[in-house]
Amino acid sequence: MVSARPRSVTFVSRNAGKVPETRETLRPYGVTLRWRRKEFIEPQAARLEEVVRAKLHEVEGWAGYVLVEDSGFFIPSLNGFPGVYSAHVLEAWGFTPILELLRSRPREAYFRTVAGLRRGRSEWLFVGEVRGTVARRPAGHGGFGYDPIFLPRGWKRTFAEATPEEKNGISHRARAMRKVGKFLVGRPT
Ligand code: ITT
Repeated sequence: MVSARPRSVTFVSRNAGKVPETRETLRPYGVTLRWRRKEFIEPQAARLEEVVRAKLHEVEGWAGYVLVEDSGFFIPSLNGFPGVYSAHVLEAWGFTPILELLRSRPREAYFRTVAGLRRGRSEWLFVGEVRGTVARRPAGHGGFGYDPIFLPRGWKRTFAEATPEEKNGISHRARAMRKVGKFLVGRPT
């Protein structure tokens, strides 16, 4: 597909579900992903971009290209909730409060990823989104997080019912990571 010189990138996250998706998306760009599992101290921030900047700050001084990302599940009829609180909300309460709140509200939702790449003192951000609706009940066992309740626009199955390749075809994360891949292909060193 894309001819590129091989590059190694360190991907830093506590979330094992993000790793194969990111690895597979970057592979055609000649990128070998090395995962460093790390629990970030995430700030209480209103925007994913702020969280990503804080993560990039935590990996200052690391060697080579270092990649982080922050993602969220946003529901416009709930003023963007759970958004930057997606992980906390799911860990504390599961899907129930969202499904209850949406009984009487529009079900549109989207995932958003902001990927952050650092090398030395330079840093770059890349954004990806996918739009759809919240399913009436969870379905499927693939993926992670909110995948069982997300129906991408035009699909009859949730992300959790899709194959990894199907999810990667259109997902927020893959869209952001393809931008990272293209950027790296264009870099001289
Ligand atoms: P990091 O260490 O990379 O921060 P995390 O799990 O805390 O891992 P985020 O803050 O970026 O990751 O993501 C918040 C939550 O959003 C995550 O725990 C999932 O519940 C949900 N999420 C993110 N990406 C998702 C995806 O592709 N499908 C379903 N849910 C997702």
